[in-house]
Amino acid sequence: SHGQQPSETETSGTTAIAAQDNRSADGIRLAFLRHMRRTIGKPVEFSNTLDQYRAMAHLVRDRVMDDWITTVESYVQHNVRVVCYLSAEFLLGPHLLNAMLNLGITDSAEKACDELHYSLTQLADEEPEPGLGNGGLGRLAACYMDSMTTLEVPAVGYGLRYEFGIFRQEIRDGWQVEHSDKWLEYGNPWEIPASEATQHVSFGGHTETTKDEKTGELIWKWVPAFTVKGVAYDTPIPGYRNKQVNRLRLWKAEAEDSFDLEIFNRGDYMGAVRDKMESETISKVLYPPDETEQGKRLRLMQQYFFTSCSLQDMVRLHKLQKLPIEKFADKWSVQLNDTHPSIGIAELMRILTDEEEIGWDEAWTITQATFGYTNHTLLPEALEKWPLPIFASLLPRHIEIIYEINRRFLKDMQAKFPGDTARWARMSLIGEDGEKQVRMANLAVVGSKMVNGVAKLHSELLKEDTLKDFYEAFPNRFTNVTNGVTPRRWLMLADPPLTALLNEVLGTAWHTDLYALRGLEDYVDDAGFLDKWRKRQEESKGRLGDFIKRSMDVSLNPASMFDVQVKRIHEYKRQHLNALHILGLYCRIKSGELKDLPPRTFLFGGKAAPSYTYAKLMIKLVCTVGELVGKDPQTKDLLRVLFVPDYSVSLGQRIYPAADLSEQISTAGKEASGTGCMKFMMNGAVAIGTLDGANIEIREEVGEENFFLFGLTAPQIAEKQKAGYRPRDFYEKSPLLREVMDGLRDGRFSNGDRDTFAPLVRDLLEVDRYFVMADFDDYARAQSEAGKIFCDSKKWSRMSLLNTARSGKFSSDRSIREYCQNIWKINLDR
Ligand code: F58
Repeated sequence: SHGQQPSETETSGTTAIAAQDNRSADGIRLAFLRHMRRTIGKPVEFSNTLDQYRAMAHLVRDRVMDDWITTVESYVQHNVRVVCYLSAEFLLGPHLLNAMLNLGITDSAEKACDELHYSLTQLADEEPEPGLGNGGLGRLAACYMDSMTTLEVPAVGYGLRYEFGIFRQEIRDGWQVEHSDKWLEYGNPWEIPASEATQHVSFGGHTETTKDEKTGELIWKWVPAFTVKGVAYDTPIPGYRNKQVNRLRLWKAEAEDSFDLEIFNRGDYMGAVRDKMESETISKVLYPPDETEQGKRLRLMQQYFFTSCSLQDMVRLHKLQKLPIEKFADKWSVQLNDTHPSIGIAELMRILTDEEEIGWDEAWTITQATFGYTNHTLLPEALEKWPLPIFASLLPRHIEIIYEINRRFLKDMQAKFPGDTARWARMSLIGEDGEKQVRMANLAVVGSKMVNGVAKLHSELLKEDTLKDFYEAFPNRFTNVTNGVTPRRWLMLADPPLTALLNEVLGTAWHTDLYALRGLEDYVDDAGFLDKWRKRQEESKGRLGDFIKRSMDVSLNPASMFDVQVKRIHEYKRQHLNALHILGLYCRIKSGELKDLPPRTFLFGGKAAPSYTYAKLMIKLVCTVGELVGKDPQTKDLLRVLFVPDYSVSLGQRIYPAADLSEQISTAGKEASGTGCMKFMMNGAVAIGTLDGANIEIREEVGEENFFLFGLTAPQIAEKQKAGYRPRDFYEKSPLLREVMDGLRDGRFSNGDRDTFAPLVRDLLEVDRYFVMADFDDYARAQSEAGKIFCDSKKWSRMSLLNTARSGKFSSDRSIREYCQNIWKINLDR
């Protein structure tokens, strides 16, 4: 393939030497000193760690940029088909060490740092994390960028350049407190403004029609109320050791005129900058997945803003390459990461019909051939819908286009399903129950060539349930692509000692072919190797212990089992089930029933949406349990419970390698896929989990004997729901559950406080939407089995090793190959 050959300039004489030197320790040290002088502007002896990080970041960026230029040149030269990954979130995590890893200059950089008497890790810790995402969906986009570049798929990530990312979380007295995330405060060396790409996005106003004098056809015109400028910031995404670099293009909203001199001269000082403020609000802050959905209008503006900028950018580049607009879909394959960018379907129709003057039918063929839609949720209440009045007032032209798409679509459905009016109403792009709404998932399915879920079960449930009507209308449109995560960040960066061990026995093929980890199975009965495996695991736990000692002043016991649940806090993910189980252990230790329990450290991490009161109460519950078992002399050496604040990508990199047990305990049928489970698995943690999302496929790969299964299945849950689920029955049947719930109600675990957890107790006993009560006993059983096996360290190491060995499927490289083959139609063996 074209990317791997070194370019002419690199192979010719002196440039080759310079390029080599670029990556040597000497080259890096010299470049560092140069950037300290010229970019940072300080004598090196006066520099602080932040300055040193910045100088290092700049010199690494320089090396990425050289590869970028050659990649861009080769893309243009070969007129390649380009994937555009549209996502409202990209949760990249820190760049510095990742870029070094992918370029292959980590050792040189370490050596250069040694010579300068700095520590590379300390300097890397200065990097503020670009937290431009909430959780799994945003992180998936980041893993896919890494894999697309590594597999040499020409790709552009398009999204929003939020000035403030996901909030920083502090835990005060057990409660979550949010702080704003000022990640751009000291500048961002990883982005480059691309002034040639600036776009203009319109909002509001009204539409007008005129008749074409010659043809008599109607011509539509949108007369907007105001426009906003979209300024592009590019972040280069380097592939793994292949000299390829793709582009992540994030849009910042600015006022068309940042300062109105005329208003200023009239004496209205504030008025002169008001426009600027209002426009810039659009890319100001990342939205949390809120229960209460305030600020709907601004969120819709964000979505349309970045989607329109991105499509306009594609059209601009298309024309720059002198390609005919009719061939748009041959050049661009646009993947919609959930419905957030699905307004793009109406926007491309608008561009093609109103601006490019292509007829409706042809425009629709092009549009449908361009888009693919990935769904990430089964919860029907989570499918995006916009109140019609908000939508129509912001996007008057788009609502007309959506009505026209809908008119034609419903005509087809009436022909296909004659007389089935209820079905037509369910499928309509406009919901008419109560206030009229625009249904973005329906638009996304109707306007895309392919629709996929993110794990086998999820994709099946989409067809059987959430999108059933659409599946029946377009069965061939539906497919599955099980999620994956990049082993470069989540194995190689997260756990260098494990990486070294794997390299020692397997070589390096697994870096880009994770199935090669199967080679580890040769060692599954090798006592010496298993011992090595266990020691390495203990060292990982020691490193996390050091970090927690430093940051929280708490000491952990590295011999205890590290039992970890890190992910967004949500009822369906059931952190409270985990907490209630720990209370069960507490009760059984207090009653003398449990004596020789292997010591356990329960680690929790994750953020709750600021307005999600219940989730915040779940955090408080975990912290309360932590205090209880940590203070009681009878339990404090056996049970430790820690809520680690401000969970993030970089914290994840510290935590996954240290986990023994991975908690994947969502209610069956609720977690679309989950990706944390894959990071744990690669790093050798064994899972305890339900038959949900990717758990099912993990268990399939690793074997049922290497997975702690519990809980109701998705069909059982559905059945219980239909028959009328009564959580109180489970409470009455289980003595342990009763003791735990009674204790919680009566303040036994909270110094007599009976109020704080009353809403939670009431909900679990009366409603319990997520079947915590029903799964409690079986969870406790599976937990105790895990505890027993952990005491047999050889057996446990065997299970752990097999988890790593059989994690090959969960590389995002495999996912991206499937997208290329089944959705994007990109040939990887060019
Ligand atoms: C997650 N969704 C799924 N949404 O919950 C998870 O099962 C899956 O593995 C992952 O996507 C990747 O496919 C998710 O993270 C969000 O964060 C939304 C962001 C926008 C607001 C609503 C939630």
